[in-house]
Amino acid sequence: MHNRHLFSNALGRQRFADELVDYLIALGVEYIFGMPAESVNSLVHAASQRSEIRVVTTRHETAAALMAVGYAKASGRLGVCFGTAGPGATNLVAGAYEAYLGRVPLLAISGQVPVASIGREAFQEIDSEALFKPCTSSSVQIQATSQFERLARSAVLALHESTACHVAIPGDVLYAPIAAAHTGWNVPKLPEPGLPSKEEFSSVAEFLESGDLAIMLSCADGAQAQLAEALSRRLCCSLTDVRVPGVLSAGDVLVVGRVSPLLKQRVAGHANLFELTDRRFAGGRLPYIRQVVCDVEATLHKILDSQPEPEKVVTDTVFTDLDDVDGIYSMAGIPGAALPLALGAALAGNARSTVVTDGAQLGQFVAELSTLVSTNADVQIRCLKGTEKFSSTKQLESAFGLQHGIIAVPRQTPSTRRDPRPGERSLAQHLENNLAAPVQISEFCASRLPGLSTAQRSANAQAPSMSAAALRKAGCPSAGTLVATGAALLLQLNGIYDAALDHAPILVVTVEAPDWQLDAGRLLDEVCSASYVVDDPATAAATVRQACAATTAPSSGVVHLRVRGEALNSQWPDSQCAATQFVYMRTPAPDESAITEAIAALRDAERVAIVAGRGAAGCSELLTSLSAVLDCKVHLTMGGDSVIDDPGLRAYGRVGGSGDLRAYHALAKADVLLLVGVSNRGSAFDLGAAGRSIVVNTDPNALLRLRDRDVAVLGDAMATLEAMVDRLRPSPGPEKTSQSPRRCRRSRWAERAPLRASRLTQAINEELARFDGTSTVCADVGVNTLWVYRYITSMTRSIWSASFGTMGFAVPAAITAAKNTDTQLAVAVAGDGGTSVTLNQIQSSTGVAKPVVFVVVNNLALAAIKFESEIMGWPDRGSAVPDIEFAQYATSVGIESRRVDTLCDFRAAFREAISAPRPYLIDARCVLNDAPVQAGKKHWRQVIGFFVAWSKEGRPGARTFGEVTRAVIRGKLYEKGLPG
Ligand SMILES: Cc1ncc(C[n+]2csc(CCOP(=O)(O)OP(=O)(O)O)c2C)c(N)n1
Ligand SMILES: [Mg+2]
Repeated sequence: MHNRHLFSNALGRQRFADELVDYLIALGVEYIFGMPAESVNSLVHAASQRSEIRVVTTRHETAAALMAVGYAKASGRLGVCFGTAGPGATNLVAGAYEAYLGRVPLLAISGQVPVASIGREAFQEIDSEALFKPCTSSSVQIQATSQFERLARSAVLALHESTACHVAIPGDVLYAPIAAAHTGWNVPKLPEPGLPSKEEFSSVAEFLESGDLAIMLSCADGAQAQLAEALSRRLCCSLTDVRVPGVLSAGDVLVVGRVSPLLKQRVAGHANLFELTDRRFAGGRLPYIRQVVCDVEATLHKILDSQPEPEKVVTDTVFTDLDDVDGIYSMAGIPGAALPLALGAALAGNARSTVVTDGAQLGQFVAELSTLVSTNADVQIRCLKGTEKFSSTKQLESAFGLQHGIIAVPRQTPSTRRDPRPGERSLAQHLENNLAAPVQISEFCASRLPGLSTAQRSANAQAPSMSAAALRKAGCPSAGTLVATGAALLLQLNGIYDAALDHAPILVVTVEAPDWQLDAGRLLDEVCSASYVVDDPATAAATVRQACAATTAPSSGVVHLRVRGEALNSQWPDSQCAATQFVYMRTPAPDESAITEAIAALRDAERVAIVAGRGAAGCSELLTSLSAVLDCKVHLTMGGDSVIDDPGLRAYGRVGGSGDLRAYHALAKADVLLLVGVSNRGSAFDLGAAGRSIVVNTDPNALLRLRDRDVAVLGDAMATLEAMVDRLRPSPGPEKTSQSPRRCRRSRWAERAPLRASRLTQAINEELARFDGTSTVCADVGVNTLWVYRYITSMTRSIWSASFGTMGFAVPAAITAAKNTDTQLAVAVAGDGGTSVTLNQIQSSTGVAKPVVFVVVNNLALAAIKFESEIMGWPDRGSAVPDIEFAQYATSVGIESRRVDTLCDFRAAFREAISAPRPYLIDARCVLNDAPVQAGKKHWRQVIGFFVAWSKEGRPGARTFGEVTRAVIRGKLYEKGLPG
């Protein structure tokens, strides 16, 4: 991010983020939960300046949102969570939906790309305003500091109606100084409902005389539920909860609690609803309801004619993931929600929270055990005996440094098994026949659809869509993911958006049972290019075939296949009709005059550089020939990394600020730059070219930013390259590309010194070059990714979350590549920051008979975020993360592992890991201040930012300065071929 307001920030002028924090404090907010990141760093910085509010840094934004829900439930205050633009926002949606259904006051704040980049396909840009709409009462985007009122309105709506609201705020608005005219907003006081008026009371009494009465609990708390139960006994009427599926048949329904959007479905067609509630709710849109806003508990007491409200006794609150255990559980049915909900509730300070869960669900947010340790919240965990995924609780406790143990408890009632419905088998079979790889499913959904035996399972509920996207990026012609609940779909958003933004379309199958709540069509509208519905067994087979065929289209969207639950009640007859053959219009043929102009420019050029992006897929040979003909190098973008087959040719360096210094210089010196299939999103990586550009792309938008002197070739990369190779002068002979990795000249000292991510990635590159077989490298997001991008080139294939940049991608990608592709070795490089998916998903690699290596670059921090904060001039506040013993955790789930602290040990561990066909985790302890400065470009504002931030930190800042300077010099030396 460019620090436009460096000086006003350095002088401490009030920013939009400060105003936001002031307003939250005025509303009584004590905690905000989230994951710091570039676009929301100013919010973290502003909050960390104030003693009235505390930032709780979590390992995953869904967990952050659930903690905010737990906190709001227990405290009655506004819950606030935040996440960055793109992947952070998509991760918040499930928690927002939980608050929306549970009528809990929640404000979800997501970052957004800078205002000037909105609508320009920026890195991580999505329309989060639209995405949150089906899951919240209000979702808005702010475009300027003058729009503070939008934010205030959302916060007030969330608190006063007790519902979920979302606000997207571009990072540059958040950190911009705010004019005095836009500060100081009033905070409307929350009304304190008392007893109903006489008239209201008599109308309730009259309603209760109905002969066809039922009582419905809707988001009622424990005391309200007990009183309602007593009332139902007294009136001899039935009592039910809004979460119980099915339509209620009674004619008159007394609703106790807060109207959940779920209620509409439960009482479809009923006209006689009477609601006793403490919060008005306009978002329910139930015109036939009579509503009395009152102190529900006191009112029920009065109805029951008993004593006035007894003193509140504070007891343990039980949060549970199990249907058969009494307690508070997720309204949206989010697997594993009990732990983050309980953690948030415990921070509200009322009482101890107890979690009752099983091994599979505890695993979903297991990384938050480290948040439990860092916040010291009073949470006790009870896990069903026999369901633990870890070999011993002791090992798990010591991996996270837990004080309270995890208690194993026996199951109270025997678990019920579901029998597969006949249609499930048909669906499984047709997906198997029509998709090129097994459809991906989470264990959680698989237990609901036992007939889906051909699906490939993931321990983590977020992983299946990431695995499907990774398969498409690995060259698989089609891949898909399947979900059985709305919550499971929300948890898959990151993989779905990743697939869409990286043009790797996948099939998303939603099996929608009759009580399915979420409007899946509306939710996926933004990312879908086609949608199919299966509602009739007779035509089901043909529809599935059609949808699977549609995913092979070179479109940018995912394909949505909606299977209505009824269609699974009987077997599907085999349909004879074949799927429509999709005849893809060959991408536009390049214009002859444009090609001629491009060739003339290339002929005249003294120095040409080629950059290939994802759109050059399939052109490896042509690019190799062209580079020989023009005697120039081919450089790659992150998305185009697998476009070139020859690792030697690939080693010329990746482009962009995150890329290699040599690539930067090659681009800067070139008088003609040929960009083939490079998307706009690549602009996030700041191509440093100064010369004339020739852009070959099928997407007209990629040509929008060209200048007069540039040449635009709208059309197919392959046809264009063929024409170019054909017509350009023949070369004296192709240049030999070096197969060997960079020179390895390490001093003994370097081998024994503390480990650095930069060195570790160089070592991986060297070992992969020696590896005798095909290899795949998958990377997560963080500083470690930049080193991977710069230094690891000798693998056969790489898989990244390039345009969406979601954390948690590497491990599912590596496991699925090992399981479903011909790669002989899969390596995942992940950070220690966003480890929610990483920790949970490694379990799914057990039994894979190939070397699968998980390298955790463990620097005890969100290092990328630390540097992003410092370049803005703000001392680092929220980036440190608690220590997790990853190796111990891996051992506890049955995966071989090692912790290493030096390069020499890392090398030995890596060699051991790739020598045998099994999964292996390396916890690589790396120094923190190993900063990859942008290749070539000098952003003086960023450098000043660093100095401002470090000077504010005093002595630690001086140490950081020394370490970063040394790292930069070392990096530059290495890039120039000298021993770094
Ligand atoms: C789901 C998601 N949340 C947040 C981010 C923003 N983000 C990018 S890098 C990063 C920190 C990475 O920390 P770590 O994994 O420890 O890697 P390091 O930078 O320390 O190498 C964050 C939070 C993201 N890309 N994806
Ligand atoms: Mg880290």
